[in-house]
Amino acid sequence: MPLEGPARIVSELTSRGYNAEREAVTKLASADNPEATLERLVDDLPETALVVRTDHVEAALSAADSSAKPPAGGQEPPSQPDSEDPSVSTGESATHSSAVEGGDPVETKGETTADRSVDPELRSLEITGDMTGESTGTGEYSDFVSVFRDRLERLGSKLRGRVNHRPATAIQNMPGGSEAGMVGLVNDIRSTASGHWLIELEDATGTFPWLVMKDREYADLVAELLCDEVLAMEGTLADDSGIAFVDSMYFPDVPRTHEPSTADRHVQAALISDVHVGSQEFMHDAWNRFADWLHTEQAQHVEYLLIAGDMVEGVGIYPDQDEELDIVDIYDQYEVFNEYLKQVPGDIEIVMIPGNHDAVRLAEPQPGFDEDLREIMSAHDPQIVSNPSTVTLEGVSVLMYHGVSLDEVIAELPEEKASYDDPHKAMFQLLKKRHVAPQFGGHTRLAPEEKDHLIMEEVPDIFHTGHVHKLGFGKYHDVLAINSGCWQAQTDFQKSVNIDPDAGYAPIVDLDTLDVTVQKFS
Ligand code: D5M
Ligand code: FE
Ligand code: ZN
Repeated sequence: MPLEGPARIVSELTSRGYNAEREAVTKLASADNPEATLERLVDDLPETALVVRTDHVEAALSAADSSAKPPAGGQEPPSQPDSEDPSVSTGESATHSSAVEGGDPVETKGETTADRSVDPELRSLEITGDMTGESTGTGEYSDFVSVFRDRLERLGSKLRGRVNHRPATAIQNMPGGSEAGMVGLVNDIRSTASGHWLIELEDATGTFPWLVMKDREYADLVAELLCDEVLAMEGTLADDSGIAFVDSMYFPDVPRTHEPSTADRHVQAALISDVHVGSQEFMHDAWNRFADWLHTEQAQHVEYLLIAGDMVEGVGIYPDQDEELDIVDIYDQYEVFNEYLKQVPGDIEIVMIPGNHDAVRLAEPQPGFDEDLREIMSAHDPQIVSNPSTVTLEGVSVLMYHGVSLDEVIAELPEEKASYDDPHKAMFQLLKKRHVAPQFGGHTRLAPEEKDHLIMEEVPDIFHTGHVHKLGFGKYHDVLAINSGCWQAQTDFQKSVNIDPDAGYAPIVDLDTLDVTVQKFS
C-alpha cells in the first residue's frame, strides 16, 4: 500500500527530523504517489529546513514522475514497529523507514482538507488541581488522619448549611426523642436481624449510629452508600439517645441548578483513554485510523485531545500479564506510545493523566509522569498532569480521573445504579458524592496526604474517566459524564470474567454545546 494516510506521512517526516504544515501533509496525502513525492521532497529540501511547507510539496509534485506506481504492500501498520515483534526497541523506530511500505487502507483521500485553519489565539487551556510535585505525604498514619479530616471538613461544609447538625458526642447527650442532625464520614454499613440498616457516621469527635428503617423511602439510598463517603443525616433520637431513626439523608451532590459553561465558538475535544501500547492487544490499526481521521476535514474542529490514563500496558500490573506483552520494557513502551502520539496533528493540544498501568505510584492522587517519561513523550509538548486534574478548555472545565474507583462502585452498588455496561452511571455516583474515589481500602489505593486531592471541590462541566474499557456517557444534573472506552482488544483476563471492551472509539465533544458524537475506528 502507498503511504497515503496523513498520520503516516507525519510519522515518516518526523522520523526524518521534520515537522510539517498541516496543508503540506494534506497535499502529500492526496498526491498520486505520496511515497515518491515524499522522497523527492526530502531530497530537495534545503539543508536548513525544519518544517515541510506547502510550497516544498508543490515543488516536489511538479517535479514528480506521476506515472510511478505505488509498491504492493502488506497489511502491517507502517511507521510503528511491528506489533508482533516483542523485541522491538522504540529508539530505533524513529529512524525506521518502513513507513513508506505497508499501511492499511484508510479512506481519507478526498476527505482531507487543505484549510484546517486553527488559530491558536482563540484557544485557552488552564490546569487546576495538578498535584504533581506537591505530594506532602510521609506515609505516616497521621497523614491518613489528616486526609480524612480534610475530606470531612471540605465535603462537610457543603452539607452543614442544609442540616441542623451536632457533633457525635453532643448527640449522645441530647434528651431521648429530640430531633438531631449530623455530618460525618460513613464508617460502617450493616443490616440488622430485622432487615433494617444501621449506618455508623464518624466525625472529629466520635461516632454515632443511625438506623434506616427498611420501609422508609430512604432505604433505597442505603444501597448507594460507600464507606468513607461524607453525608448528612437527620432524624429522631431513641428514648435512650443511643441511636437515631433517620428521617432524611443528604449528599454533597451537584446542585440541580448547576449550569455548565460552554465555549464561545465551535470547537471540539476528543476524549480517550486506555491506549495500552505494549500489549499484544493494542489495536494499532484502529489507532492509525483515528490519527488519520484527525487529519481530515471532518475533524477540523478537534483542537484538543484528552487522554485519561493507561497510555501503556506497563509491566507487572496483574499476574501473568507478561504473557500478553508485546514490548517488555516499560521505557520502550513509552517510546512507542510517543510514536503513535506523533501521528496526531501537531496543532492539537494534548492533556494526559496517568492510570494504574502507567509508571507512576499507584496510590491516588497519582502525580504526573516524571522527567524521564516527559522527555520520552515530548513529541507534542503535551500537558502532563496528575490523576485527577481539571483542565479548563475555553471555559469548559473537564475533570479528568483515570477511574480505578469505578470497579469498586460497580462491585458495591446494585446493577441498575452502576454497571460495566453503563459506566457513566457509576460516574454519576461519584458526582453525587463529590469525590472521585470515596471508598478506601479495596481496589483504590489512597496516598496519605495532608489534603484530600480527590474531592470535587468545584462542579466540573465534564467528568472524563476511563479504566473500565467501556464507552458510556450521559448527563447528571447537567454535568456531562464520559467514560471513554479503550484501544486494547479483549485480554485473556477480560475474557475469563466476561468483560467485553469497547475498543477503538473516540467520543468527540462539542465544547460549545456539550453534545457528544462517537467516532468508531475498529
Ligand atoms: O482495567 C481494565 C478493566 O479490567 C478494569 O475494569 C479492571 C479490569 N481488570 C483487568 N485485568 C484485571 C485483573 N487481572 N484483575 C482484576 N481486574 C482486572 P485496566 O486498568 O486496563 O487493567
Ligand atoms: Fe486500562
Ligand atoms: Zn486502568
